[in-house]
Amino acid sequence: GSLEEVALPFYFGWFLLSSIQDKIKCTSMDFLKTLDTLEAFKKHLIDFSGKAEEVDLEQYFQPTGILHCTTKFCNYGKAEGAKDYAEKQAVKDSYGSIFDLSLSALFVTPRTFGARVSLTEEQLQLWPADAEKQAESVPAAASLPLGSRAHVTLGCAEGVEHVQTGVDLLEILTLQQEGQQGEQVEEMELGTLTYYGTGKWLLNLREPISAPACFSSFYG
Ligand code: ACK
Repeated sequence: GSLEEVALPFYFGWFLLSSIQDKIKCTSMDFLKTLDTLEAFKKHLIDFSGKAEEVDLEQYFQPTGILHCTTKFCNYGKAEGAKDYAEKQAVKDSYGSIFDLSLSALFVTPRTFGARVSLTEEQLQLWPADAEKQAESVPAAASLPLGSRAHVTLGCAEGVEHVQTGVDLLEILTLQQEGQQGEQVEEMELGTLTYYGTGKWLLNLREPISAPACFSSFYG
């Protein structure tokens, strides 16, 4: 009946607990502040914003609300495979449980700012088999390992939709898979910063951030 039809959420995902949200917001803002001051970043500014003028990265990216890692975007049941996902045994069994997510890298593009999430085998049980394939603008992403798209959106440029963050991550990982080494520009306190061209920056964290998160859903 109609009640069942509206029972599917906007999306399923892991929602970071509030204590770690604050820590990540601090760490990520510090990173943006530092990136902004690097000569290497200034050198590639034109690739980043299309302008040679300086940008204030902390202003450039709009905050995104509650930090989470989307597993399945359901759009209240309108998205392909939403019902099947909601009915998966693993999803039902894990609903409401706390997981430990590993944030392994931060990335910045002219569109988005995000954290890469490296999923464990157990966490991959909750990952949709077609998540990477569904990014149609990055066809090569279909051959990336399952879970490659997993991320936490930390900010989006004005007018950019949140879905873009995962797409940007897939673009960077595709370049890596194609053998592009990128340009290692800086050893930062947090880790190694690499430039992949066209405004794409990736900071591999020396020590991944461990983030407790509740597997649940968002209705909005
Ligand atoms: O930052 P995100 O992962 O990107 O979290 C939000 C969340 O769902 C609510 O908008 C993500 N999202 C939106 N549309 C899609 C889509 N078509 N495929 C995958 N994730 C999506 C968005």
